[in-house]
Amino acid sequence: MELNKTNSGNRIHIGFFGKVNSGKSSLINAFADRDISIVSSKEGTTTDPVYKSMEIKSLGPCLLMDTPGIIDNTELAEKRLKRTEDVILKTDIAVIVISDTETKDEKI
Ligand SMILES: Nc1nc2c(ncn2[C@@H]2O[C@H](COP(=O)(O)OP(=O)(O)O)[C@@H](O)[C@H]2O)c(=O)[nH]1
Ligand SMILES: [Mg+2]
Repeated sequence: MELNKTNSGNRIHIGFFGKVNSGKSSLINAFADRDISIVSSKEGTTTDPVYKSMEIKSLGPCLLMDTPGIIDNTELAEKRLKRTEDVILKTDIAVIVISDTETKDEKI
């Protein structure tokens, strides 16, 4: 089976979670070494989950999943939270992104 033809259901699902503006999209872009997801200082820029298939040498076929953010003060907060919860259900490996300047709300 060719790796780039692997169905997304058979890939290891890696989700990036954390507060809005914690750097989730920046980290996923750095990890994948390309602009998968829009980075902005404006809260709530990632409105829908962003998916990117890639092969990680030691893991094989993976699906990177960027999320809107767990805590969100923007208008569509509830809908975004629901989308993020949907991604959690698909996640095999969760990457929790925490900004070093804002740790008081994080429950580890
Ligand atoms: N100082 C600093 N700023 C960062 C870092 N990572 C991201 N940012 C900035 O934080 C803001 C939010 O980043 P973004 O990746 O869009 O966060 P997201 O909402 O969690 O996806 C942007 O202005 C980024 O340039 C970091 O490691 N250090
Ligand atoms: Mg984002």
